[in-house]
This record gives sequence, structure tokens and C-alpha cells, in this order.
Amino acid sequence: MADYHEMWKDLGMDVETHDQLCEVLPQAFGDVYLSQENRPEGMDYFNFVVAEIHGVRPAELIEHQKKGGKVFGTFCVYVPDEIVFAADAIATGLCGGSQFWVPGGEKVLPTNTCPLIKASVGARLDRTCPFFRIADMYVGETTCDGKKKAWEILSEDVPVHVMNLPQMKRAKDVKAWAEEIREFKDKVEEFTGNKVTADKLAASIRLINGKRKALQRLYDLRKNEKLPVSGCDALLISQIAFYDDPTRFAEMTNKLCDELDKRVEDGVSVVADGTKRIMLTGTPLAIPNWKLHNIVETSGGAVVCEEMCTGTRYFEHLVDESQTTVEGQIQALAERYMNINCACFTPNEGRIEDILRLAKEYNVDGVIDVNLKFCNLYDTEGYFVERAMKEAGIPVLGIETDYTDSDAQQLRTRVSAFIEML
Ligand code: BJ8
Repeated sequence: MADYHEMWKDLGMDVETHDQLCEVLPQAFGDVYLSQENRPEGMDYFNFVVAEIHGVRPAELIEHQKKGGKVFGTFCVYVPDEIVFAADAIATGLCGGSQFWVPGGEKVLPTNTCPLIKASVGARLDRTCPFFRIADMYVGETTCDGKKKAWEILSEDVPVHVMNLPQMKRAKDVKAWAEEIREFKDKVEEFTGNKVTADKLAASIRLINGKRKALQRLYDLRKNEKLPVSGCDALLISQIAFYDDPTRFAEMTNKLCDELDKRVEDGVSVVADGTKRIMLTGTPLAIPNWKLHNIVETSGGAVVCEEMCTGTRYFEHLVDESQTTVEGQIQALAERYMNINCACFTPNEGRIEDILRLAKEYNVDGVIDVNLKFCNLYDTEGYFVERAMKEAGIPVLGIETDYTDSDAQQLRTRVSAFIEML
């Protein structure tokens, strides 16, 4: 990796502590990724992005700021990136997926907070992630209780705009979400000094739809019996989608898909015939959380789909591109985003329907319902998920885990036993 110490210092980072992270990440990545066999060549780009994760993209964002542009940091797939890009700003995901940041979060948050929140708060307060330093404004949402309180803590250190996400899906809730998007647009316009016009919004809707289409194409390829790409690799791409330049990301993902099309034609698979096909469902797996995929794929299974925010919840459903007024576009955005089925909604039957549909589409042998420790929402919803799977005759395994490696061995035992009985 090139030397970015000067840039990190300029960002006011704690460079010494951050160096410790830089030391462990390549090892973790090598263990999980570079040990895989028969990887597509198109993965080289994504390997490069990870190798330079705190360098190349942050440098691009800084360049954008030097030209007067703003950067918005987001934490949830309900936040419409389209609005941000339409104001000539850049949106970047900020969710923390490493145990490295958790102790920093625990200094201010209760221990029984989910690791995603603890890592995100820790990355900011400990000044050990360039993305958290670069973002001019954070955009929060009222999804779960832990996040709501985290915004209050973070807002003492950085400007935070919180979007009030309704928690039901009645017509009046979609209307309320459209109103929130309208307010967000006003906020973004004021903060950037740039007007969100119908033309600009139309272009950014196409831009983000392009990213969604590329991801859908990648996931469709995973439906093949001969699996052209591993679950670990697909997860990495889903994670990178939150950070990368959307145009380049779609281009590189499509390029990889061209290669995967060829593999399907030639009957090339990354796994042996008969390898059990697993779908993961549950809480998001923020980068660099590769633990469960790695365990499944080194225990005789292959992950073929993720019903997660780092998965299908991120890209399914396109925004209607036919609207020509900002008002119409905001309505189209509200309708698309309210199609996402997060456990913070009540009821959330749509998610159960999605899991059943995806299990068929991807021809899965079993489902693993994974919950980040202390996420009450997904933990509780697990009751319905597991009951629905049992009723449909789909084997299901419920798992709770965090970002540490302390349970890796125990998880491996349980996952291996599950895969063996499929
Ligand atoms: S749409 S899943 S990205 S809220 S895991 S922080 S819910 S305690 S991340 Fe999420 Fe948006 Fe929903 Fe997706 Fe809270 Fe649970 Fe932690 Fe979570």
C-alpha cells in the first residue's frame, strides 16, 4: 500500500493507533480471501480497493472537497443517496465492521449495545478511520434505539442530520417519508449551496439504479447451480458498494459479471458439485466483517445469497425513472425506499416473504439467521423467521455473534453440524 500518513495526519487522525489496524487488516484479508481457489480475475479490482481502503477512496473524497464539494456519511440503506449526488456531493457508507473500533464506542455507550453502533461511534471518537474524519455531515435515521442515542453523542463532535423513518408502512407513512426526503433535500441544498433540480435528480436516480442493476446481475449469477463466484467475494462487493464511486463500481461489477457469464457458459464452478447452498439473513455485515461467510465456506457450504442490508435489501427494487418533476421524483424515491424490509418496522411480514422467495430463487438448502449481539429487533424477529422456515420445510439455524473471534470455534462446530445434516 502507498504511504498515506501525511493525509491521515492532515485529517487529524490518531495515526499511531490507526497503524495497528493497518497491520492486522491485510493479514485478515489474506486469510479469508487470498486463500480461496479459482477466484475470477475481475476480483482484482475489489482486492485493490480493500488493500487501499483507507487511502485511494479517501484521497478522492478529499480531492472533491478541495474543489468545494461536500461529503455525507450514512449508516442505513433507507437514506437516499440520490439526493446527495444530485447536489454534486458524495455519499459514503460509514458503518463500522471491526472489533478494532468497539472499545472506543464502549467508552461512551453501554456494553450491551450492538457492535455495529459501538464500532461506528468508536471509529469517530478515537479518530481511527479516515472516512469518519472526512465526512462533512453524518446522516442518521430513527431505526433502532441504539442508533438514535448514538446520533446525539456524535452530534457533539460533527454535524448530524437525522431522518425520521416511520416504522409502519401505511399510506400515511410513505407520505411522511416523502416529507422527510423533501426536508433532507432542503438540508443538503443549504449545506452544499447547490440546487437539486429535476435534471440533476433524474441523473442521480439513473446513477444509483445503475449500481443496483449491476449488483442484481451479480446476484442473479449466484442462482446458477454451477456457482461462478464465492459468497465471500460477493459479500466483499456488496460491502464496497457503500464506499466506491458509483459509476466505477457499476462498471467494475459489470465487467466481473461478463467474466462470470463466461464461467456459467463453460460450466465453471468455484465449489464442488453437491456443495450445500446457504442463504444468510439478518443484521448487516459491515466491512471487514467476513467471519460467518468464511466459516460457512470453509465448512462445506457456499453462501449463495444474503437477505441483508449488505445484500438484497440494498439493491432490490429500482426507483421509477419516468418522473420529470422534483416532487414526482421524491414520491418515487419514498415508494422505492419504503419497499425495504428492516426489522425496525411493525409488522414486517414483507421480510419473511422475501426470505421465502429468495430461498426458492437461489435454490438454497438451508438458511442461517444471523444476529449481531444486542440487536433486539432482528433477534426478536428471528422468532417469525425461524417459524416460517420450519413451516416451509427449509432447515434453519439461528446464530448470534459479534465482531470478536472468541466464538469462531464454537460457530464453526455449529455451522459444520448444520451443513452436514442438510
Ligand atoms: S435498514 S438493518 S442498515 S437500520 S444491527 S444498528 S438495527 S441494533 S443496522 Fe440497519 Fe438500516 Fe435496518 Fe439495514 Fe440497530 Fe440492529 Fe445494530 Fe442495526
